[in-house]
Amino acid sequence: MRKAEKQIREVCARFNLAGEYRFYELINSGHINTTYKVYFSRGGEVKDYILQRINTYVFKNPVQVMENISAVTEYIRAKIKQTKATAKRDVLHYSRTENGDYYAVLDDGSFWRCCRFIDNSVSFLRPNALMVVEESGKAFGKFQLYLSDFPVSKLHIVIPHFHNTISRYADLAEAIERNEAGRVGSVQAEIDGYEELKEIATKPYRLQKQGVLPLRVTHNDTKTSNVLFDSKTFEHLSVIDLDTVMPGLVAFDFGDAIRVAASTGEEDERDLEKVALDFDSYEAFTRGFVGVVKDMLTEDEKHTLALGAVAMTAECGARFLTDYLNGDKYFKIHYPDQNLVRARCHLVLAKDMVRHLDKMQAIVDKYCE
Ligand code: ADP
Ligand code: GN1
Ligand code: MG
Repeated sequence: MRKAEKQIREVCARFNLAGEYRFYELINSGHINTTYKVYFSRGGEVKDYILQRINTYVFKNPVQVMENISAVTEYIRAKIKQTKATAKRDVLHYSRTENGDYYAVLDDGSFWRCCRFIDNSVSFLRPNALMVVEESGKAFGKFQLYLSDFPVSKLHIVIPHFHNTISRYADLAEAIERNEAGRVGSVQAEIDGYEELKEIATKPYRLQKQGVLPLRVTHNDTKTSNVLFDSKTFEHLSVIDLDTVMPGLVAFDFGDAIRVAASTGEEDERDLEKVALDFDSYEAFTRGFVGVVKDMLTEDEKHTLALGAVAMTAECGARFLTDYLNGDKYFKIHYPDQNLVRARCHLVLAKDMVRHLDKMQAIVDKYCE
């Protein structure tokens, strides 16, 4: 048996998974953790699981990550069960070890968790069907709604300053200063481009600090691949990838989703001519999201949703550029200059959003009525 499989089977044993192990598959979509689907059968029935090895370079205190996730999933499950017999496909269900923990640490120090695979579900990196985009908006909107009365202060800050756009810009300045990978000379245009966006990109964060925008429980990583859909109807099921659930701004959950779902290009599109805001997808996501949350939002929150898309696109791009300058230590890359390609693409997209900000906000306003 190969080493990787031996390890996977050891994790399955730690979580006491019922049934018979068949095989596993690596799911290679995320940039941070390592995700596997593990195929099990029980009494002839399919029973699959998702195992994840948490990246402890990124999540320094993974136990706290699991405390946040279990608190939030249990809260949502209880809410759904008030109106539905089962919440099986609407919220993640994590397994416990014999000790009652939601995680297992192996002898090599690797940190693992396990959740049930939601049957007959699919996810998309970037769907080009408007119905699916709208459904993803509803899914993230409901996540907000379910947690609107969850006590924000109970959550651990698992990554300090995660969506602190000012601090992300400071990280970029530090990376430029240190020039660890010797790459600064070749990216001056990108550095200047991000500098030009700084004022507008940091505005939502500053509004929160001034007390204008409230902190809520937010997902903080709302890219489309973090929603599951029914594989036949394509209606939304559960929101997944809850590692970064923390206090945050609604504008950021809205904006980070737009960054991915409403770009005409891939997250690492090399041909910048192909990168722009796709208004049809933007409107579809907005219809789904705002339709669900409009009654819980303050007027200031409503008025800054479109701005959140600029902030999240510029911030994420600045993070890619920072990582490129630091020698690619944070995000997984699949080819040498991928972080730079991502950074260039986000710069073009963020600038396009700035040009169309009024139109974007008008679409939000339309669905807030
Ligand atoms: P990553 O950190 O690698 O992005 P995710 O938690 O987003 O990890 O999972 C990666 C992919 O695995 C998802 O996009 C989805 O396709 C699939 N997946 C994750 N959890 C489940 C689940 N509970 N049920 C079904 N599919 C899942
Ligand atoms: C990372 O883990 P994943 O791939 O869902 C990152 C997000 C970025 C995203 C960019 C913990 O998300 O913040 O927006 O890549 N997650 C973390 O695609 O840093
Ligand atoms: Mg993911």
